[in-house]
Amino acid sequence: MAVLVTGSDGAGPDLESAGSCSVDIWQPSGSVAGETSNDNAQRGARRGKYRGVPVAELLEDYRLALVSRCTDDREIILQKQSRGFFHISGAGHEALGLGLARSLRPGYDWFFPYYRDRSLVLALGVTPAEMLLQAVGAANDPASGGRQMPCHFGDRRFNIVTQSSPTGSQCIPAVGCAEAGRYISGHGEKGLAGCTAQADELTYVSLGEGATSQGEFWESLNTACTLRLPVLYVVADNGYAISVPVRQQAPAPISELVKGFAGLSVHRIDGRDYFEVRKKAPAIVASVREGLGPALVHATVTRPYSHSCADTQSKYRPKHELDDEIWHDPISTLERAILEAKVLSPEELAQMREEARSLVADAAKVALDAPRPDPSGVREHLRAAPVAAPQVSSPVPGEEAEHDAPVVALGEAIRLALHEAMARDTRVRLFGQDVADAPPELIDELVGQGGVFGTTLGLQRNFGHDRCYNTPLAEANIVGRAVGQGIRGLRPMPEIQFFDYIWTAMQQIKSEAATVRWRSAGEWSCPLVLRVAIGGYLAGGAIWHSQSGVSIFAHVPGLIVVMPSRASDAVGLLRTALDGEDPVLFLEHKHLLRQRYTEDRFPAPGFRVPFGKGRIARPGGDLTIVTYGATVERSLRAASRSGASVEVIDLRSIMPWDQGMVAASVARTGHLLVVSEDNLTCGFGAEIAAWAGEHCFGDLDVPVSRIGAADTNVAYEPTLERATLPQVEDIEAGIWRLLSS
Ligand SMILES: Cc1ncc(C[n+]2csc(CCOP(=O)(O)OP(=O)(O)O)c2C)c(N)n1
Ligand SMILES: [Mg+2]
Repeated sequence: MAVLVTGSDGAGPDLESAGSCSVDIWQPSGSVAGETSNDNAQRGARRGKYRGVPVAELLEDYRLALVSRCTDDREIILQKQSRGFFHISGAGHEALGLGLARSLRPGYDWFFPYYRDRSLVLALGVTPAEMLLQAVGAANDPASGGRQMPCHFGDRRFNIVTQSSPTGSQCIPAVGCAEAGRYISGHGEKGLAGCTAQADELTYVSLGEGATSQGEFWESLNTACTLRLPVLYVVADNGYAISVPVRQQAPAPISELVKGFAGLSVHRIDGRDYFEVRKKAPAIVASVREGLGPALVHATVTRPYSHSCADTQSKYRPKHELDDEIWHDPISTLERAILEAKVLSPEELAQMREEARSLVADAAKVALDAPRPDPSGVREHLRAAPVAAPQVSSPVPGEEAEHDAPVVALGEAIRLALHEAMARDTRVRLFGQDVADAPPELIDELVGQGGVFGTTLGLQRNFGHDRCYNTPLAEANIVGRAVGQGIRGLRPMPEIQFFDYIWTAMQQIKSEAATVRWRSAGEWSCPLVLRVAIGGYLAGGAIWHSQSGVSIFAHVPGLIVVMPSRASDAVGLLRTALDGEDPVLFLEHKHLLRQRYTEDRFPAPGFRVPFGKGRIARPGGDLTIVTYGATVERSLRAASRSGASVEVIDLRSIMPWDQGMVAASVARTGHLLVVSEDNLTCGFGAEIAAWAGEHCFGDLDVPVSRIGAADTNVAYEPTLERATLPQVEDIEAGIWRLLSS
């Protein structure tokens, strides 16, 4: 029978077996093993097909399966030698990946692989050397520049999208990618700047049976089916999510659980059997390509090695189960078939294994000789390098406006800026809950919704349903689809209706959007502008319509965070965000949307507000207030009432923020009061105060002081809300406390 040489705990080969590929030759009883390569039957078999598969392809895929397994084995050895730092294998999944790859098109279709997709990725064109460069963390690891764990694939040449680690989070960006492909190819010959797509492309996304428990998987299926998108889901079911068996994971196999999804074609296959995958994959892939809707392949695979190098599966899997997997190992199964078909002799099989081993050994030498990353570059690729010197806005809001431009408050300024953005760039698409006007067939009869705050009113009417559309009530779905579209070069503008409900999208914001550029060492980018209504001072908003929490997002490397407090700044920041190549969190304070004091003349087209540039909202010489959002106007009122010479800085941009402006002001005033609507403890004001304490100490006459919300939740009853959020009198008292100390 077939014998896998693994460590005694099933964790992979021992160091002693470093010289051989871990798949041992299968020695069947009977005569086949004894036959020679000159055997006539064998020569005949090599020319034709075996079980419907051209023998040349069979042999090439067998070779790749061996290369895949040998690469796993080599990574395990490197890790045990402390020359690699992690290992997770594709062992047991080889036949599935190779069989599917025969129906897929690298550089044409789009790929969101799982970490067990080594064989698929090899078949798409990535080399073992490139994989091992990642395993050792080399500077020239093409997938991540030494930033990501092994088997976190990414290769622009083949449309293999940079991979993150959260299980399941790839599913929604994959749907966004498919959505983008349809939109881009719909623009035909004219095309869209920087975007390419094929009319019959598909998006491949794979995951384990464990990862199907994630909500993001289900949210993605919802949209893939509703829009009948060309998405091929592959669930590689090896029976375990680390140590959790599938029976503890879900009430039924995934192919049964998804049966209620209208429009999803579901297929159960034995992914251990290369020939079965080859037989079934072409029709499944063709149906997705033809636009018949998404398909889900539920494939049985094995996991001969432990989950990863940090796991010992013999601790939680019975021996008989592991033995059974050895028998069903996809490579052993393939070898039995090859011998049965007399395509190769046992000696030739052995020779192929040796060739695979030696090829991977050479690749390992390349990887080990490669230079390591320069530690000084660890902050590179968090954001795009600025393409041009940022244009500095006028210090007087609205000064650059044309004279006949309307005078508008913050909300209307945003609405007009959105119309302008969509008119200027067809890559801009806006979507979220309630953002559209009305169902397309009724739009001529109705006024239209245009968002619960009216900020997107008229966008669907003016630019069409494929530019401004409603999404399911699912925040991760909204942001994740934007991630997939941004990756394809579009300029998505997802909207989160209330900041209070942003949390289910946090994974897509923090782990996906914000890391795409960094984790791919600048190979991929994710431009998107995430508009979010935020903040309190509403009277009646209560806890879930009044939240702040800017500091949580300012803490996310790679994310730009802005919050304008007046109309011209909103327009200037929105334009800058759309000019850029990075994810931007654009916070629209609900209380400010219709306030007269936010009004400006709508700025002329060239007006931009650069990121990281504050605005002196009120000059003064005795004390500096640094603030943003709804507390700007409250600080201005407090400053007037105090009678003191108070300078008020409106940061506008929270990450990055204008440290230079704050330092220069403090150098003049010697007093700093930081005011913000965030809770006091760990609010963004704490960051400003800490920075000023460190960098402006010599200029400060007294310690920095902070005013923030009362470290509780905003309650419904108005006097309770007042007691929670900073009020004008609190700020005025804060001014005098500082000036008199
Ligand atoms: C969101 C998230 N939670 C936990 C983990 C840690 N983790 C990594 S792989 C894994 C198990 C995944 O199981 P499955 O999807 O069945 O894939 P398999 O490893 O079996 O191929 C877990 C829990 C993670 N990466 N992401
Ligand atoms: Mg699994």
